[in-house]
Amino acid sequence: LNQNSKVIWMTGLSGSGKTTIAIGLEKELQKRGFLTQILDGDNIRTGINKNLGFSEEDRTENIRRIAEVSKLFLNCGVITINCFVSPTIDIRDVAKEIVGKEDFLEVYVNASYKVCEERDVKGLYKKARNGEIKNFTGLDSPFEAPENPFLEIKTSEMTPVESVEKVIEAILPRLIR
Ligand code: GGZ
Repeated sequence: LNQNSKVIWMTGLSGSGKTTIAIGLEKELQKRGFLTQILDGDNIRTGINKNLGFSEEDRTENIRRIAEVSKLFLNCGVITINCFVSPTIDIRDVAKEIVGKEDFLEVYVNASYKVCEERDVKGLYKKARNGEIKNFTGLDSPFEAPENPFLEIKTSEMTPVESVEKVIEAILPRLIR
């Protein structure tokens, strides 16, 4: 196999840009011959994790299962690009422990609550503010920024293309033995 596989674990608020970066990153990695799989709410919370909500307990179980799935991909040489809020240090520690810290590349996709609320691509911030959604990350559910991420991307200070370039630059040396 042409790769030293990894789990690229993106953490950040809803609307911070995780999925946008993941799609660009996947394209760049595939161009270079790597096998990839994006994992995000759209293919995980609708399927394997459809019985889970957004309580602390459910989020932890969500992340635990995702980490186990990522480990299976890792073992067959597929790079997973994971896009999950994964809001607390404890929750990301669970994931890191399962995947193995050598193979776990934590990318903090950093945009402030204010910026994400202004973007409000899915209208969730408005709903959260109106009380239609409970346990919303950053409002009535915590988000703890990573203290020592592999990489931090401030999406309000660069374009999506620049963000992808920065991630590729940091990650490529870790993929090629
Ligand atoms: C946070 C929520 C919530 C609440 C629904 N809090 O922008 P999105 O829509 O696509 O990303 C968010 C996604 C978060 O799911 P995760 O599996 O990433 O969360 S965790 O890692 O904490 O388990 C958002 C949507 O689901 N969403 N309700 N209350 N985000």
